[in-house]
Amino acid sequence: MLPRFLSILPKSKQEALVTLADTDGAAVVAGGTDLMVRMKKGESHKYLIDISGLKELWGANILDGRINIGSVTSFRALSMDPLVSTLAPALSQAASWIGSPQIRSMATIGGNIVNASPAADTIPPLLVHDARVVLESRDQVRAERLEDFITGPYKTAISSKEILSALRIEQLDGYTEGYRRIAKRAAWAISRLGVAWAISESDNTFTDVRLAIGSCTPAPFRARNVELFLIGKKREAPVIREAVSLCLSEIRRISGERPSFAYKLPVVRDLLGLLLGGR
Ligand SMILES: Cc1cc2nc3c(=O)[nH]c(=O)nc-3n(C[C@@H](O)[C@@H](O)[C@H](O)COP(=O)(O)OP(=O)(O)OC[C@H]3O[C@@H](n4cnc5c(N)ncnc54)[C@H](O)[C@@H]3O)c2cc1C
Repeated sequence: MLPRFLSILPKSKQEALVTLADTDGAAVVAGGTDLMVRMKKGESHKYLIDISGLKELWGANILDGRINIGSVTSFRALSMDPLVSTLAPALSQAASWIGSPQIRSMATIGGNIVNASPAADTIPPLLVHDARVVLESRDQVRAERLEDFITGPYKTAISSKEILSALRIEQLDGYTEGYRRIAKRAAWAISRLGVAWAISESDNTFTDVRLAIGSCTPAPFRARNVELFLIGKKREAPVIREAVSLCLSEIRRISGERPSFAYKLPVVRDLLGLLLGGR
């Protein structure tokens, strides 16, 4: 059973920020798809400030040359947004595969990030796009790199008086990009592995590579050693084999040996081989 709580429905972002600052025992709720599960297991809050209806925090546009995505944009809206599917197809693909139609209608991108699951599907594509999170409290606005914001499994640098209001992601002109995930089933299943990539090349040579991997390490990560190794190299089988081997070593370095690696690492190896080989 859910513990008792009072629901607060602010009419604006400013009202939400002031209420959060002034109310002890209040937490923010958006879609509730993580929070309600936690509250059923015993987490309790006296007040829930429901920000899901705030239009100021909804939708995608271009702001100062970056793609600006409101934090309460649902996965359904994100996967159907023409701006996102054109300029950040990896993110659009990730959003379209999350959970089930019901979950995609409720769950938000901001909640996915603040929850910071190692298996969160939006995080690898956002890392590839060098995402910044915008955090607002009553008294200040600050921006932080997503890579620094997530500090561990289910841990972020958000304070209890802040709202994640938006994500600002880099536009990647001239890249091919995508997201693939492996899960036990196509729907209602948490990713066992998620890989986002963006590659630019010229004359069969990698000019830039961005690679982010989820569900293998305490937090999704950018495989920067692999990226650096590949830049300036030909897209050839021995180069790709070496890059894949570097990636597997990096996963082991971050996570140590895990029982699941008997299954996961061969999947990472084969998937990366295909992606980097351009198939
Ligand atoms: C059946 C099921 C299947 C799922 N499948 C997947 C899947 O395939 N892939 C995947 O990645 N995830 C999956 N999820 C989890 C996914 O639904 C959530 O991570 C979701 O994105 C969280 O968003 P929300 O709006 O529901 O967050 P909520 O549950 O409302 O909030 C989650 C946490 O974030 C905080 N919060 C939320 N929004 C903000 C904000 N803007 N500012 C500050 N704090 C905030 C809340 O206080 C809370 O601590 C699944 C969940 C379920 C129940």
